[in-house]
Amino acid sequence: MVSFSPGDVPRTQVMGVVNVTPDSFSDGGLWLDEDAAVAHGLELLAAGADILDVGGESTRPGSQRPEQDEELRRVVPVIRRLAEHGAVVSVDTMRAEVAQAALDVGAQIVNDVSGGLADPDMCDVVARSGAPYILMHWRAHGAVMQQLATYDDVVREVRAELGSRVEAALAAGIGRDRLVVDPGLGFSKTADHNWTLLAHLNDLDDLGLPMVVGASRKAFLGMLMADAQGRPAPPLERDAATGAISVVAAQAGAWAVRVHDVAASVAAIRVVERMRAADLVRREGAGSAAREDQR
Ligand code: PMM
Repeated sequence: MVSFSPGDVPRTQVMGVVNVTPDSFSDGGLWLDEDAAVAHGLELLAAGADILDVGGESTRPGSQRPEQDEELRRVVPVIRRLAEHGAVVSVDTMRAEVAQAALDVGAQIVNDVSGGLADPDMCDVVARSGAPYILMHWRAHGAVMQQLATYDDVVREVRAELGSRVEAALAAGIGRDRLVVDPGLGFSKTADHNWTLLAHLNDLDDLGLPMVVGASRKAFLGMLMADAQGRPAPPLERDAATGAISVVAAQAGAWAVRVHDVAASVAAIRVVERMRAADLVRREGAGSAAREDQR
């Protein structure tokens, strides 16, 4: 039964990534074993994750897709066990049948990096389930996606393409209050495109929908943190930069950040929340002082 509602969250959510894959760029192979994946999910929960995002297909540039049966074999038992522990689980899949199987064993959210483009049945499955649907900006599968990283104006085009996926989801019967969008950092995007999108998160706001930001450990952060010889920082050394982006995302009002290192983003979001509270107190103080003056 799906009970999770995107509109109910009090602050930016932290989605902890559980990749049950042999080949994800960031942590491929680490959690391929079922017990290791479940234990990792529980660690992320203990570190403060609000949602666990469980995926069985690597989407790295150049990657080959696993067969559907293999994807099911990877994610279904892990999702079942994490849901039994009480976790809010999102399934990271582009396949309708995988989404359905995940929902059947307790997943509450569908996270589709293709925004419904990869599988024509996806929107129907999501509509029937009533589950929240994270719909990401995407142009093609990993094997060819970076060939399509061409834009005249990346912000305008991502917003327009996301907008048409939103329309398709609505037309399939998914409630607007179930939809969450994601600019898809790194998917058919160069490092410059990613930075431009991050600098303009507010411009994507006019879709009027909650937004996920997924920057964690991506290649553009490796380039940002390159050493003196220009060698990119390896994925496990990109977490501090990821945490900094969680500050940016939370300040822009993101609904969630999707991260591998949960603790840093929990701290980042607490900082932003605490500053917001302080700002509010000062504004209210200024308001009541002004009222006093008028007496
Ligand atoms: N990135 C990856 C996988 N799934 N889902 C959403 N909604 N947004 C993302 O940016 C995103 C995603 C790729 O990263 P990984 O291989 O480290 O999981």
